Amino acid sequence: MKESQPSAIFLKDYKVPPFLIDKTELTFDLDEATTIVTSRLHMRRNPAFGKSTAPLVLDGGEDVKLIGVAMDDYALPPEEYRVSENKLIITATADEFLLTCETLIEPQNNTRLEGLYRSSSMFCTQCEAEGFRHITYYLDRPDVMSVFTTTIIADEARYPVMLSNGNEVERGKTDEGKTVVVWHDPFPKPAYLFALVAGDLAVKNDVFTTQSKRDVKLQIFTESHNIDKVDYAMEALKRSMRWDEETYGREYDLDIFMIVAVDDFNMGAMENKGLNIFNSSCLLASPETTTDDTYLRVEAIVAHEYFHNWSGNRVTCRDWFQLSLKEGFTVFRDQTFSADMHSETVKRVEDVSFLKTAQFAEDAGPMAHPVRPASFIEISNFYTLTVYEKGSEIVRMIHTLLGAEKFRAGSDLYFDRHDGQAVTCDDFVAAMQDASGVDLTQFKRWYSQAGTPIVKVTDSFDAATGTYRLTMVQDTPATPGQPTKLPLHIPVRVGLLDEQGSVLTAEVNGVSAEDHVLHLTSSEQEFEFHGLSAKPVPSLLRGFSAPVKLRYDYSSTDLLLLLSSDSDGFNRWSASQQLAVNELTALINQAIEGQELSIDSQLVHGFKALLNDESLDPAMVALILALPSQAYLSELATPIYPAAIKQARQYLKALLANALSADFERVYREHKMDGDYQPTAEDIAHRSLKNIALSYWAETESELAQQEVVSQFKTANNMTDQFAALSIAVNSQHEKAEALLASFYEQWKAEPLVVNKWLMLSASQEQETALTTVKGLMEHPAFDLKNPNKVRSVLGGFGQSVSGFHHENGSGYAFLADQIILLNKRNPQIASRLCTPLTRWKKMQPELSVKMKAELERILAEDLSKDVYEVISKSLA
Ligand code: 0A1
Ligand code: ZN
Repeated sequence: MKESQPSAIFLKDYKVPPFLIDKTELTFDLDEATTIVTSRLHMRRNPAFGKSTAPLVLDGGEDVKLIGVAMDDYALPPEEYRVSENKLIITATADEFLLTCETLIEPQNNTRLEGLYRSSSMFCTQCEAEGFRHITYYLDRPDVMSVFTTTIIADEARYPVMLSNGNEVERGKTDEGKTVVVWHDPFPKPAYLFALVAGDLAVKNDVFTTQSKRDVKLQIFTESHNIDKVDYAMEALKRSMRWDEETYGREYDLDIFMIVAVDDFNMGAMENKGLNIFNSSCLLASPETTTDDTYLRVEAIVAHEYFHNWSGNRVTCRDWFQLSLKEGFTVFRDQTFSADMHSETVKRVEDVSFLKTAQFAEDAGPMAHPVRPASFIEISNFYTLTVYEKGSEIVRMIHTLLGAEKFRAGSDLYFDRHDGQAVTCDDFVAAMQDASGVDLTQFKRWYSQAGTPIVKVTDSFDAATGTYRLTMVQDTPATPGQPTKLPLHIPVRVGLLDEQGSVLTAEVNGVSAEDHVLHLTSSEQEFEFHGLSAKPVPSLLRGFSAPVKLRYDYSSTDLLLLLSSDSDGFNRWSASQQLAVNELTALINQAIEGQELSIDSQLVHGFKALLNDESLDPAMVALILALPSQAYLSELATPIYPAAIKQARQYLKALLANALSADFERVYREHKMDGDYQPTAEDIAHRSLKNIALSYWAETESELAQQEVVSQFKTANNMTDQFAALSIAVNSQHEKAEALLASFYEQWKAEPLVVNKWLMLSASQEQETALTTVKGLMEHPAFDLKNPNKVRSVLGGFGQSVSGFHHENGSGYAFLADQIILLNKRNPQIASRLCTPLTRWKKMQPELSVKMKAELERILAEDLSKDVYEVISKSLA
């Protein structure tokens, strides 16, 4: 452990910057080993800061070597500046001046993948959140917005493509014959949106004509062997541009929009102004190599990054505590876009399922934080599901409270009022409130209060008056640093069904409707529905109208009724999940007690009806048939018994498979498709139902089913079907599983993104020797510790193997801890993210909990990066 540990910074300490940078001129003399960066910063004291003689303090990184610094072309002697704790401090400055700084960086030794680094044969950058300081000294904070001009000097033979933000304004040669390219971005931006790319890249060109009839040049760059896989992303980009015009009235502002795919990237993608940089796994797509899920992900991420041009770039964040201002809003925008492109209900189910599994777990763990955190040690640790996904739920609730029209008026006002500014979540809510007249004062608590609220609902019916009463009690559990909570403004959308499943019209506060949004604002509140002749079955929290845990004592009969009849498609899924959770919980308890598992499953009846109802969307049927995941059941459990959960899921799946074997076989055959692969909602729906039907059928003893798995693997004309067959073989412990895995690798070893899927599936296998397998994979020629995708595949896959990761001797935890220690300094962001499964130690069954804790303590004893230190120390607190 270090002598002194990193300290936290607090939102309450925010001050406007003492200096501003009106113009930033950068010159990069590019070289793999040593790149020289010259910056010319046109600076002045910030009038908003008030009269001050405060020194100029610029942010840098330990990997930036200062060569020289000059003020208004006067080279400063060493006594007039100092470098301390990665800051460049200049004591005496005029009110306005030109600061010139020369620094040396080493792109090829940059393994953190922040700042300027090498990926394959190219140079690229990643500057969010605080990566720019690894390039040169700067006021690296989002409220310092500057107009950038970037000069790139490089050997054209090796780097024919040289890109930065904005427009290319000049191209020439140096005396030594190197090529010089100058880019100018007219829109002021914070340094986190700066980007530079250089490489020998292929390009796909296109044009988008905006609603005001301007032609925008679109370019996607990749290494030449991948250029045949960008057509889908290009079409998705054009759909996003059109959608943002139609839905939000937002038009693109520059004359060129570029996307570049890079192999080594810590995150999914980055919205740099006019020059988005993508992890190639989130951009490239072809039927043979890409599954349906990934197609949808590519479309969503292309849209997300594009939408940031307004929600993030034109209007940016004042400070990093406001991260959800851009991320929550942009996730909401990309979710709505995907819903509009495909099926709204399917998209909602997928998003909510993810939120309830992963964000709820985060909100219940040691890293729980508000959507607008009050403090942090390392901002990279706060690119979380809470900031992104719960942040999006907050924007969605505002949409519910205002209605579509007023929400649009609010967003128009927000963009108009704050164009070119760096603002706060409060500014966003103020615009929504001002444009709509809806009071959001209490609602704002969602931004500052962590934890998932629990809403308990009870009901009663008064036959004499035909009044149905719902009583709701809300309570948010304590989270680190927040022992007590205030009541939130929770919109609860409710409908009512009669015993036959018909929708009922009822009157609430004088309004007669089939569907009501109730405003739960107190700790306890009662709502009355009038005009009913019998006690209805309530359909609560329709569309998941708020990110809460709903508790209502539904009987199995109620749940079967909702599953078969609710007019809200989302709640049909929700009912099936609740039914499955109830049955699985009973089975898990039997497993923990060491009893033989047995259950009279009601799901059999629900599933039977679904499998025989041809009027349903096959995608919804597939989602309903998917049993709650190991991860979701772990989130619900205290304590977590991983092996018992696994055993219960396997048991129920086999029970359903055997009871409905003929139905699964028939549905499998009915939804098989001939013809070319298309990533359309309709085709994806058929494939998803066919493949889940096969996964059940393969759980039976049927010889035919086993043959069908192998046959689908061999004959599939697309990756979705081939990989589904492979996964089924592996997960059902098919006798040919090993052989199919080997043949898959042989077939695809030249396609790194497919190999990553193979790595993940191989690492996730349930077998006593899982640890040996994963160690072998890390020695495999396909593995590369420098590549975050490969690390995520292998270690993420291993985390899913109950018999491997949660082995009772603790060897799985020790192995993960070893990898965290290995990556701690090389790539702190990746190392920190790998810690997540260990941070859940307090919720684990006692024998495993102590072993996890011991590994966390072992990690804490190391000399840690800020990133890892924050997560580990908070987990042990
Ligand atoms: N802003 C990007 C994702 C991103 C987040 C953090 C990063 O480094 C800490 C890098 C990229 C997005 O939302 O797509
Ligand atoms: Zn984003």
